[in-house]
Amino acid sequence: MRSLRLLVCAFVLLALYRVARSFKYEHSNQQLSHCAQRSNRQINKLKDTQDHCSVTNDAVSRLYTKETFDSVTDRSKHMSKVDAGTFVIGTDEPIFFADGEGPKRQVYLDSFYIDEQEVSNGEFTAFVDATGYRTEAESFGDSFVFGGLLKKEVRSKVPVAVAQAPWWLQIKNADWKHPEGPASDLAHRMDHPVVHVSWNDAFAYCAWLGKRLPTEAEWEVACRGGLSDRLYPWGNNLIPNGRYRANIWQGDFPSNNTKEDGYESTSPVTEFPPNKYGLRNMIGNVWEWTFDWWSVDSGPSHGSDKVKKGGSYLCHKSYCFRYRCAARSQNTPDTSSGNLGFRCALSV
Ligand SMILES: [Ca+2]
Ligand SMILES: [Ca+2]
Repeated sequence: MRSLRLLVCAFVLLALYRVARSFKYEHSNQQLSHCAQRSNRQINKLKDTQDHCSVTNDAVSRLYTKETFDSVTDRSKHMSKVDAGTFVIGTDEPIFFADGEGPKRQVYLDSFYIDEQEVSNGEFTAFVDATGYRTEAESFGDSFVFGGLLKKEVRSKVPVAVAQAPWWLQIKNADWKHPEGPASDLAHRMDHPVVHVSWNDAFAYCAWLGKRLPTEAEWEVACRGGLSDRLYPWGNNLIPNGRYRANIWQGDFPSNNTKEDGYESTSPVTEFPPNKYGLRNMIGNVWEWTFDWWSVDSGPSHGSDKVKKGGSYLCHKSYCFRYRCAARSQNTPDTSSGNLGFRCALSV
């Protein structure tokens, strides 16, 4: 009887802890959302220094799940620092007008750090090993996989879930450890970007390290690498000197991937040259979650979708010319797929 009472007590405490924790997440989310709102799309011209928004580490510091944290200096290892300043984001020559790529506008950003590389499977494994974290795809029991990566016999048995994009298949038990479903694993892919992680999963990972997701404006400024009004992180020529600088799709989408850049699916996060800020794969390889809610005109403090940036190994100019710094797209925060990952940011 006594052990039963103890068990009930433990369940009650666990439930209370989860309620308190979800409140903390929501509260901190609201704080950062407000900040993202102001620092992203609502400042068309600079007024005064009061008008810019600071994203501090304080909001996420309450979410830390590690016992102790290194100093910001130590935490910023393998991150690049972008010094505070006024930057131009967006474009006056949008490819996808409806996405809200324009207009070109000025933003002021405080100094921030951003990961040099996309978060890898190895890094996400360390997080899961330390915390027992369970991703949303694992809880839902499925995730979206590009059909071309599946064997024909598997592909033919799965009904099409998205009529407008029949190449996306909802595969049972596909998750970050099983990128193409239960028969797949991470062998030889520990240095590839983690995929099948939702925005909520990405947020939790960054918070665990005392970091946060970059705002869309921070991400785009980082992507541009100090260059002004260029399509890609290195300039306007997609293949300078005939050498690929990003992992996208060559050939005819979705039937024929000629892999001229060397990769059919994800590539190691260390692959391809960095931009002038020392950042790799800002475009291509995997889409990257940003902190912001999606909107095409003003930055809302709430919404249904989160902004993702950079395009992926599935992007081809014929249908998804979104491997550009100004390009953007969106998904609900619980979405996961085999071409969507993230990197973290940190306030200075
Ligand atoms: Ca490729
Ligand atoms: Ca990327």
